[in-house]
Amino acid sequence: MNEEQQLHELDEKLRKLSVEGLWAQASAADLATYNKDPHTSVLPHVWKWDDLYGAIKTVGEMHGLDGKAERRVLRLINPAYLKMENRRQRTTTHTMLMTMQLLKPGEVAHAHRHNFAAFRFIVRGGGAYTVVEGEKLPMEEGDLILTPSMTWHGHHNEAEPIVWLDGLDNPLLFSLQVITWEPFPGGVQPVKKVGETTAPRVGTARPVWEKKSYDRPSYNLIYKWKDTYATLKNLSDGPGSPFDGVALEYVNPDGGHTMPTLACGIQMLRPGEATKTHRHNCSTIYHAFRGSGTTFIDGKRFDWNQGDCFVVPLWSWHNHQNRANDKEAILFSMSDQPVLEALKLYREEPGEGA
Ligand code: 1HN
Repeated sequence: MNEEQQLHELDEKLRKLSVEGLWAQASAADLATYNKDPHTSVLPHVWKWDDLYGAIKTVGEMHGLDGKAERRVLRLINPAYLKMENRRQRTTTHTMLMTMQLLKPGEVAHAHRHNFAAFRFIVRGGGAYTVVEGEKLPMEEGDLILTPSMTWHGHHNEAEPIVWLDGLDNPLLFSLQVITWEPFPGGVQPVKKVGETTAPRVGTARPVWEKKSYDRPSYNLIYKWKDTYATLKNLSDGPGSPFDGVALEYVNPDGGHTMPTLACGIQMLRPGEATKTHRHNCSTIYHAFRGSGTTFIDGKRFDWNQGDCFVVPLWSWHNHQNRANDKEAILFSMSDQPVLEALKLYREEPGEGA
């Protein structure tokens, strides 16, 4: 037996012991993984508004789903993961899922809770409301509503059709194998009486008669567009961030990230503004809430228009440009930066000349 045969035999023997030598089968994927730069399977991609909105409208016309599909939800699947056999792995990035949801007038999405964190960003329509932990939160275009881990939430609509984007960290929790989910007993959670509710009426202020940590969640559950836009405008004559323009993060009351696993952001690119290039090892999913622009990702051009969603994979060089010279562009975004930071793994780098 020559040495190669001996080694082969050893490999076979080890396998029977559920053991493997580090020398065995160095695949192309291994080589890509063990590199001085991080390697991701996430691909950059743009989902066009017309495609998404057209599809969700069709879903709304499917009467076979009436009263059956509790949540009319379209998942945005990264092209890299379209062929994954397990639905749980058909996600937008490896850690995050973005979905588009339609709630028609008269519909109720019954309450449930789960340990994955989620949010809604309202993109079309209004007049509906989400109940989070008994708090009735009105939904209007541009509002951000959080449903942090383990908060009960259900959606109600007695007005016009409404479409929002959901952002979730369940791919991360799936890979940690810790996902839990449960329906609210009886389906609809009681809404607190007007005198008891606070989130929609006081924003980030705390009524002094509340005992901070017991009477309300320690999260700010709703960020109204009117306030968000006013802050963007207030800062729009300053320098902003070289990489992101007038960029804000939705912070929780203690000033930390939006939620422990997800950061939500909103940024204004002023007319004609082009940002400098950088990269970081968190991934970002964007939604072009207003305006049109171009994002260059690793040298490739990705044009976006109002309503489009797109992914910037981790560690890819990127910069943004507002294509209009007379109109602002506004990007909503979600990223997994808090996870990388919590694990002390976060890295970012400016591009050449930045
Ligand atoms: C979910 O619970 C909602 O509560 C929306 O509205 C989208 C996507 C995957 C898993 C759970 C919701 C979801 C979801």
